[in-house]
Amino acid sequence: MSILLYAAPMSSATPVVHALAELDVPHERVSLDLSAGDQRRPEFLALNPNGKVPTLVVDGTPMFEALAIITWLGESFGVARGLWPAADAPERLEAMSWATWGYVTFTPAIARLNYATSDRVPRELHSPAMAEHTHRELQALLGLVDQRLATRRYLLGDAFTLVDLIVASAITYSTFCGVPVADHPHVKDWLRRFQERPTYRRAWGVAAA
Ligand SMILES: N[C@@H](CCC(=O)N[C@@H](CS)C(=O)NCC(=O)O)C(=O)O
Repeated sequence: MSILLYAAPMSSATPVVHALAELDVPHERVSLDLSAGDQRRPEFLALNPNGKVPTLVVDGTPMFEALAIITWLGESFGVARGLWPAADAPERLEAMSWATWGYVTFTPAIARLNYATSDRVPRELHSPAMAEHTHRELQALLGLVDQRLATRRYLLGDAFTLVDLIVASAITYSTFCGVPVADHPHVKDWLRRFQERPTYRRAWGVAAA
């Protein structure tokens, strides 16, 4: 099988780079320069009409959306490696819920916060009221993760899986956007363990301590 990943440093492709490293799946990687507009070249748009990374090409067939890509990687390579639940395990249902929650519920709340506050967004779109509302919303969502981690070491049980990778990547990004985890001790401890993984450090470009 040939697997080719189009990525860019510190982008939505980073969790996919990290997942491929955890799974130890042989692949090739092409790094796009987003500031130079590589993602808008016709040959790339033919693979992903959105013009975004990550884009994965499997035996010539392109895939886009990080959630779809990591789910496919989990199903294809993760079950044998203990990083994704088997199709008939009850944890598979939980995996689908929490992975989707990470991308569809938590990550859009970070985007709303960025729209309300970020220097990279035009000031006329900023909204202190929206920022305050979204900060409260994100703290409530972190509370749900904290509650889950109060009774298990990782989101699905005793072992790290790609579901932890998905949700912890989103929460790591939210901390960069100014969302504190200090009030959520279980999240704080789990996030520290996630960020200590050598694969995390390599994928996110963090120098070893
Ligand atoms: N929902 C997409 C988001 C992908 C995305 O927004 N990628 C950004 C980098 S973080 C990108 O490629 N931007 C290039 C552009 O918009 O021109 C996913 O999760 O895969």
